[in-house]
Amino acid sequence: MPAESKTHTQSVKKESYQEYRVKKCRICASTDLFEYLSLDTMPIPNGFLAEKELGGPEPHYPLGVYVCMNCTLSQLTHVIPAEIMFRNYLYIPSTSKTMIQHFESMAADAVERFDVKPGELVVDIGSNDGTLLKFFKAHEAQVLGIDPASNLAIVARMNGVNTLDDFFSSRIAKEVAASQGKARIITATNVVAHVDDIHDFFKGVKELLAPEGVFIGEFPYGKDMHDKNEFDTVYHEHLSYFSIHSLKALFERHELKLADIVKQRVHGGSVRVFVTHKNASHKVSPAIKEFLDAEDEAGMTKREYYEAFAERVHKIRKDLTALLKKLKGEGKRIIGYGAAAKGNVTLNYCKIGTDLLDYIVDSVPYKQGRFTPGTHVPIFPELKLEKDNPDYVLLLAWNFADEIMQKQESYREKGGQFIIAIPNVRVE
Ligand code: DWN
Repeated sequence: MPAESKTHTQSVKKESYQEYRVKKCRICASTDLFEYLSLDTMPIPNGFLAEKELGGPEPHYPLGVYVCMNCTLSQLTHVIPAEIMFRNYLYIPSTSKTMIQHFESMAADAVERFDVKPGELVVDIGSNDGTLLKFFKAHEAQVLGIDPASNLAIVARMNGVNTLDDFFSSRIAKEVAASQGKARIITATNVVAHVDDIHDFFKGVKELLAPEGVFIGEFPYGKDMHDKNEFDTVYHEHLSYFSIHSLKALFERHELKLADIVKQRVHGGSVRVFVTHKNASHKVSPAIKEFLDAEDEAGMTKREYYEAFAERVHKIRKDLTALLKKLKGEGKRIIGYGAAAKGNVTLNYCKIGTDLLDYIVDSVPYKQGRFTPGTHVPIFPELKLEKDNPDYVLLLAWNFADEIMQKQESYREKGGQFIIAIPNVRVE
C-alpha cells in the first residue's frame, strides 16, 4: 500500500466540501425520520494523521442516526461528499486472513450456486484491491472491478484484475454493458451502505445485470447492529443501516426481486442478499419471510426499539470509560489493538486518548507511525505488544477477535488481558 504523504481528509479543506443534513429517507423519501442516536461530531474515522499533521486542520463532522418510520431504513443524519472519503481509500480487507478466506468462499459459493460458466462476466462494485475478483478469476470468469479509489485500482491491476477507477452509476453501467456485455454476477461487499444515490445505483445494477444474472450484496445487518450494540459501525462512510423491510422496499422500486438472504459473521453480523430481475426464474426463498417476521417481532417499526438501543450504547460508554480510568488509576498499562475505523468511533465517542491508552498496535503498514484521527493515539506494529507486555489490551478491532486472540496466545498465557466493549464491556 503506497504511503500517502497526506491523509486524504487533510488534503481536503473543510470549506471546499460541506456535509448536508438528510431531510428524507434515501429509499422511500418519507420525511418521518426519528433521530435515535447521536455520537456528537468527530473526524472521518479512516483519516489517520502523519506526525507533521498533528495540530493542523482536522475537520469534525456530525455523526447521528435516523430511522425512517415508514420503511425502517436507519441512516446517518448528515452525508459527507463521497469524494472526501473514497477517492483515496485506506481500508484494505486483504490485510486480514479472515476476510481473504471469506472472499474465497464467497466466490466459490456464487460459482457453484449459480453455475457460473468460464468466460461469463463478473463485476465487483467497490472492488478495492481486487481480492474477491481474483478468486472469481481462478474460476475462469471474466472479471471487472469498479472502484473510485485510484490508489487501490493500481494495486488491483498489479494483481491482474482489470479495474475501472470510478464510482459505479447508471451511466457507468450502460458503458460497461455496451463494451463488455451484461454481467452474470454483480457483487458489492460493504459498498451499498456507503452509497447516497442508492436509486441510481440500482438503476445501474438493473441495466448491467443479465436476464438470469444475480446481484450479490453484502453489508452489516441493521438488526444485528442494534441487537449487539454495535454503535461503532456507525461512521461517516456508512450512510445506511439496512433492515430487510427497507431492502424489499428498495428492490421493488427497481423491479428487482430479493430472492434469498444468508447471514454472515463478518463485521459484527452481515447479510448476504441475492437479488435478480423481477421476472427472472429464481425462486424466492422462505428465508425472506423469516427475516421480515423477525423484524416485526423485534418491534423495528416502533421508536422504543431504537431508544432501548441508544440507552445500551450510553451504558457502554459509561462502563468503558469507568473501567479504563479505574485501571489507569491503579497504575496499569493499557494499549489498543486494531487501528480500525470502528475503533476510532469508540475512541472519539468515549473521549479515550493517550490519557488512557499508551498506544495502539496494528498490522497494516501504512497505519504504523501515524496517529488516530481526533484522539491522536500513536500506532505501532503488533510486535511492540510482545515486547512491552502491557497489563491490558483494549480490542478495538473486535470483529477479528478470533484471529487476533489466536495470534496473541502467548500474551494471554503470560497473564495479559483483553478488554472488549461490544456487545458489553468485559475483560477476557
Ligand atoms: O465498511 C467497512 C468495514 C466493513 O470494514 C470499511 N469502511 C472499513 C472497515 O471497517 P474497520 O476499519 O472498522 O475494520 P478494519 O479495517 O477491518 O479494522 C481492522 C484493523 O485491525 C485493521 O487496521 C487491521 C487490524 N488488524 C490487526 O492489527 N491485526 C487486523 C487483524 C485481523 C490483525 O490480526
